[in-house]
Amino acid sequence: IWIKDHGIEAPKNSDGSLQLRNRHLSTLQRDVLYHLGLDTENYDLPAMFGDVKFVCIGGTKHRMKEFAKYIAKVLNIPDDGLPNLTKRSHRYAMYKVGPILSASHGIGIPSMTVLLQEVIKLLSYAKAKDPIIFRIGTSGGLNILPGSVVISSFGLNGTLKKSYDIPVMGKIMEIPSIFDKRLNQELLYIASEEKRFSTFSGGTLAADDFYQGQARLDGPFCNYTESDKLSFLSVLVGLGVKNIEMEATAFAALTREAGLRSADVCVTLVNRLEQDQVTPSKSVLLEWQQRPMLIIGKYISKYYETR
Ligand code: R2B
Ligand code: URA
Repeated sequence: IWIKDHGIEAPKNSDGSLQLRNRHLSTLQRDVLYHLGLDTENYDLPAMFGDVKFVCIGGTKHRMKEFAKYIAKVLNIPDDGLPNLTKRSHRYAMYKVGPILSASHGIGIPSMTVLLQEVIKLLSYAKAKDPIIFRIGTSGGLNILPGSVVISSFGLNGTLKKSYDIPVMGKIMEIPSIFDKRLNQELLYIASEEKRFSTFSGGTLAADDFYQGQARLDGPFCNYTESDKLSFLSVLVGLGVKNIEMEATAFAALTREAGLRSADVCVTLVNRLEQDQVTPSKSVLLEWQQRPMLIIGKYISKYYETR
């Protein structure tokens, strides 16, 4: 096991732009950000993305386009038809509204980290100043009313450790998965002004699967009993875990390692102590998915009001 923890003094350039720690990159003629369909030779990344201050990522293309539209309205920025900036790659969708970048990352850690690492390189090449990144997502809640929002204070992996563990050249590399405390508290304060739903700060289990990996009984396979499931969920509750999704550990770990402040804000779609299936109607689900956007939108608009 190889424990990697540079997070504390993650380097930044004096202008606030991200410093990439990989020396090999400087030997590249040009860097191809393959899944974004961009590169450092044919695109003027500082001109295109140098003004980015906030990045927001989330699972679906639809939700991230909705977020781009929403933030354009909040900041009173005319949207330019919102072209998908990654359309040459077809993998993800990315939209830009003024200083806000909104991108989809698909389901699960491997899909999310490919997008996230290329976004980190993009921000560094563009010389974006002190950027902040949010993930707006969905999740299963533990003992809280569906529709409530959770702002993650830490990510827990499938073996209940606070780290993102990834095999690298035959060995597991472990990176701590703790979120920025101050950003978490600022968002929680803003969310507490919202009276239509509750927001909690707590741990998030990042599972590598939606079914058995989240102790569901309704997958095609199930090798445990309902009481095994309930005792596992109560262990999670005892550890301070409030919700279960599929990205928190890697998102916390890689953003912290990059020196990029981050927060994971997820609405809960189901109380997992009561059921496994996600049963609310489509319109309720869409309304709930706006809740993390409301909190992030308010944070971003406050940021610009106070400058
Ligand atoms: C929440 O929802 C998705 C699975 O339905 C996954 O990306 C996650 O973290
Ligand atoms: N996303 C998850 O990963 N789990 C849930 O229960 C709901 C959404």
